[in-house]
Amino acid sequence: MTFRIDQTFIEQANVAEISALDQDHEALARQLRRRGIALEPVLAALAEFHVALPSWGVGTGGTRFARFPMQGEPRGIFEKLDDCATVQQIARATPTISLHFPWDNVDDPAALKTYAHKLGLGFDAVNSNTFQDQPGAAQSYRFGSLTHTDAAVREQAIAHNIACIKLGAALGSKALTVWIGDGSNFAGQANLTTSFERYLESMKAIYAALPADWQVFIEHKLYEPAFYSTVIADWGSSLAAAVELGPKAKCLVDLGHHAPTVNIEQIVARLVHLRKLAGFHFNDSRYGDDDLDSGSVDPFRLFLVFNELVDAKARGAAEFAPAYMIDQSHNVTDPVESLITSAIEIQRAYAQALLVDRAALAEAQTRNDALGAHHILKAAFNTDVSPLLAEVRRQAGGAIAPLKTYRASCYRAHKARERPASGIASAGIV
Ligand code: PSV
Ligand code: MN
Repeated sequence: MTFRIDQTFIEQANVAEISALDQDHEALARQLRRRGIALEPVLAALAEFHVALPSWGVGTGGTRFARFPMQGEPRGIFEKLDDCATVQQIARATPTISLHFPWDNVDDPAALKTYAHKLGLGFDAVNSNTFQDQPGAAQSYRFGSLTHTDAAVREQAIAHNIACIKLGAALGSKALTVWIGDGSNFAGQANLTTSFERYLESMKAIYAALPADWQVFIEHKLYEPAFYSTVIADWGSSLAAAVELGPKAKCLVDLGHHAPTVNIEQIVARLVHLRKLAGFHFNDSRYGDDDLDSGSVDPFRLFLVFNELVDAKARGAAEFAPAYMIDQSHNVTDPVESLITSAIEIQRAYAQALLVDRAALAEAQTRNDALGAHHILKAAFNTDVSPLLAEVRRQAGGAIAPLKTYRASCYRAHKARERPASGIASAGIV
């Protein structure tokens, strides 16, 4: 028998929290009324906000040095779905899951789809993987995939992406995310121009295989695994490719894929303006692509990204429908706890951005009141929106006190019994 948290367990746990929540919520509502902010639209927008879970995020992550698996890890895609359903049950902000092929071995998409629907889950964008060799593959990606100098390798990588589209279509996904590790480790190793041209040629073949209602998300990353040059290193390369490919191609922003001081929110603003923002992979970072939990290092930056998104929506920006996904590596935590916390932190940044007094901000900007404008942003960022988030969760059937409730359920201990460890501690990357 698969252990699931009983819904009545969450409701009972909420009983102990409700009176404090009511008081805090009322106090915040009073404060917001005083500031001229209507609560209902904010609550409605938060209730609609969803962020997809990465299937690979429910397993313990690792680095190229080691991986320290925890007890009760999911052993296959069905168990990954179980864990994602638990995250959703507690936090109520993550009703979809993003698969990664062939990390997710899906033999029977129809059976998986039925299982997901039973759990109340749907499928978000699917991710291809041409940054690792697979057992039995005819060609190696050691020197690249979609941009490889050898046409046979490029063809294998194209065929894999097309297979991902087919699998995704059977599951109900509507987008393919393509991230490649292609690049070079030595100056002179690769021709910087022709490798990009080969990328475009390969991507055109993938683009041609997209169903009518599908999109392809191009994900850039400045370095790793290639350390001298990366073919799609930045949003400029990503944009150039998306423009050349056509309207179904857009640029995906992974927050960890930029140099440490890059102004990501400005990149977001540019992509919105150009109608090419695909969406996000959320995580936090301190040094590089650290894949730390969203909002754990720099919640202000996350808020500034959402500030651009709320601004874009308020302005009625054209073709603006970003896809939100978490892409993190949980190396030292219970991944379910990290995903619950991260989903809420992402929602928090959105809630804070919804509280920005946009008319006052525009006026301060027009008057060139630098500090006044900054204070307006900070007033929103400094608002403790926790009661709003808890109220939205409660109304959707989630936990008022998410971490406490999840821990009290002993979910992980149950899974540790149900899913005996394989004893294989492999090196891991995410
Ligand atoms: C690459 O670092 C990346 O951000 C891409 O999205 C990959 O698909 C994912 O991480 C794998 O963990
Ligand atoms: Mn990513």
